[in-house]
Amino acid sequence: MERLRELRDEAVAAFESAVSAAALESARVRHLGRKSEINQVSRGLKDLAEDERRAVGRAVNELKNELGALLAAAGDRIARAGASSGPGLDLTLPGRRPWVGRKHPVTRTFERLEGIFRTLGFEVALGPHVEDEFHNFEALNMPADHPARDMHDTFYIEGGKLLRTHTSPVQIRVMQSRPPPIRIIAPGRAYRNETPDASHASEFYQLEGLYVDRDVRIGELKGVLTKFLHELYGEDVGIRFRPGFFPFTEPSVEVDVECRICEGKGCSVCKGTGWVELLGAGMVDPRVFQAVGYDPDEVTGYAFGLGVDRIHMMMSGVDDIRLYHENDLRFLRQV
Ligand code: FA5
Repeated sequence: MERLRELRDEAVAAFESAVSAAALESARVRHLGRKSEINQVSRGLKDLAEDERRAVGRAVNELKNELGALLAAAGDRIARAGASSGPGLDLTLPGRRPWVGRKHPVTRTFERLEGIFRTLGFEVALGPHVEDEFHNFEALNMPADHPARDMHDTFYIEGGKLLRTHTSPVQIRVMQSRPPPIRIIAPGRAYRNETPDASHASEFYQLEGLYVDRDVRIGELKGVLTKFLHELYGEDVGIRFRPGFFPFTEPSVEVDVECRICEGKGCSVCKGTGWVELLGAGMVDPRVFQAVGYDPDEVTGYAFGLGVDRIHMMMSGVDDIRLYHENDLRFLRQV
């Protein structure tokens, strides 16, 4: 009888502390199952003397009834707890982290560049991606037979139209639409039928700049671009102005920054040179002013065009431009 009381207390404690259906079931098997000690007592009744058998038999039956009721109550309690926290919800599982959406790295770079140029007094202008030969080439001093057109591997489409190969046609559209002074940047996509590699994509992003007024000098161009690159990469970045050629600027320069991926040592992005070409620039050619109806004796100006994907690559150490255009979330979540 003493042992029965102990078994009762153990079983009651086990049923009351069970927090899941599985835990309750194993408590039931241990305390009331076929191999449980209580059941062994039932089976041993036949070996007892008659008066003992009656007393112990009654006690075991009462105990089994009491524990059966407690077991059912514990089952109800667990079922209610489960229902109030939703079907099949396991509150002990670790949480799943929600991914927070954010802007594409190229969009963020555009916003950063626009911010810098706005503080320097530039306003944003936009133009069409489907262009005509006049705006993309002719007005930029590239007539039909001009060899510079070969450098712009062009996607032609029906009706004599083409996908703009650079953002420079926006310069033309803005100058056609209003008189100087003009101080604009034109952000957007450009398209070239090029074989993609680590630093070339067939769709990429440029940001064009144009400043036209009386007496604009090349020193101002150099000052603005140096200020811009220092804002972006820090004052200690290596910057190189090289003589260049563009039909629509004279003189022309190409501007390189020290490769930030290999710190100038040489890698696949800078093709072992330690420098990456980021932009082209120069003083607007008088023929461009003539094409838009400005008087080249009255006004001068400078223009520049920079590769926005490459700017981000140099800021973040991404070593392949193609990654920006594949929309692979594993990449986009990292940059
Ligand atoms: C031009 O496109 C000129 N319109 C830039 C310009 C504007 C010069 C105004 C003078 C005055 P270029 O072809 O070099 O120039 O391209 C300019 C920049 O765009 C390059 O320095 C590079 O950063 C980027 N770029 C050019 N081609 C690609 C490409 N296939 N993939 C990625 N970036 C490119």
